[in-house]
Amino acid sequence: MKLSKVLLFIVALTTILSVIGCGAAAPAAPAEAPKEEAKAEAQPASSDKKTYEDLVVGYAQIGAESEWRTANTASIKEEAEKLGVELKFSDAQQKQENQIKAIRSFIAQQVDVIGVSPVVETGWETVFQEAKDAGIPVILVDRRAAVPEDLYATYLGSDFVEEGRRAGEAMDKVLEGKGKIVELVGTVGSAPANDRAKGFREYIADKPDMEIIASQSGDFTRAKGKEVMEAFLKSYGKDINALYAHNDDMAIGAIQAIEEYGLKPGEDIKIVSVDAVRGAFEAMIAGKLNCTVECNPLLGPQFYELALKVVNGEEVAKWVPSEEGVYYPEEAEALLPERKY
Ligand code: GYE
Repeated sequence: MKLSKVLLFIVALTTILSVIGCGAAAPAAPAEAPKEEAKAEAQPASSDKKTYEDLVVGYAQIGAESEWRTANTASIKEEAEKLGVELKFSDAQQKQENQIKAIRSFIAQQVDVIGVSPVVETGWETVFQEAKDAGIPVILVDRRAAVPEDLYATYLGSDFVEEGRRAGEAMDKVLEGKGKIVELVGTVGSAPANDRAKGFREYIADKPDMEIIASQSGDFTRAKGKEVMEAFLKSYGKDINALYAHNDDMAIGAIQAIEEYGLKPGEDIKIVSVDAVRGAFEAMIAGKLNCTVECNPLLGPQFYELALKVVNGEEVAKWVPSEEGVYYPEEAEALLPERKY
């Protein structure tokens, strides 16, 4: 009897509720509502993804030591402007301590991601760890740092060892396998200086008639390149058959020194350098430079693409290499108008 009373009560209640418009659908509504809420919560996770306009980037640049660097800086700045990225840019005037200070200030400002071209390879662990602890990813641009892989998100830049090998091969062609070479090294302890020296030596290792007779740093600048070339000429004079310069700017400085010494650059002293900036094409057209191996400075577009991916937690390769060529005087005139830097 009791059970039938309860059933009767339920039936009556349901009828009343359906009459006042809170019928069968009513109980369903609250049950579905949380689902909607859950969906609504899940949605922002995907629309939470940052866009270029949301991105705040700190960039610790090395300085303005070369034509290459000027083109590189322009690429980083112009692309930020184009994409609407907020860029905090710092020029360290080729000093590691200034780059470290800049990175610390980016951490304090809680930027989304930090880009850095490490002036030298060593000495970055502490500050990169600080960025990691603050949850800010670090992207190495142009130059590598000798740190464990978990301290940076990715490296975007060239294969400097390969550039060195290509320079060795070009020198072999230009010298026809025989000659005494002086070397203008880049910034001491920098990845491109270390690796361009290594690759070149690797290539000439089995060329017994190609010999490096002197090697000194010109710090990647024209002024230093000229100064060191003057010293080489003073010590070795006409014994020098060729110059290998780790960048075009040092080669261009050296060309001046060679001319002032009374020799013909490109003829009396053959010259191979790296970067392939406009100045190198002009020197090739003038017959003063024999080859330039390309190192691409226009890294802006790839950098921000990577930065956005990294910030949004997407997978990126640990090394994203840039594509590069090798150029000789014969093609310089035709290619010069297309050179963007
Ligand atoms: O070759 C040189 C510049 O890191 C690849 O730095 C860069 C080098 C470039 O100053 O010209």
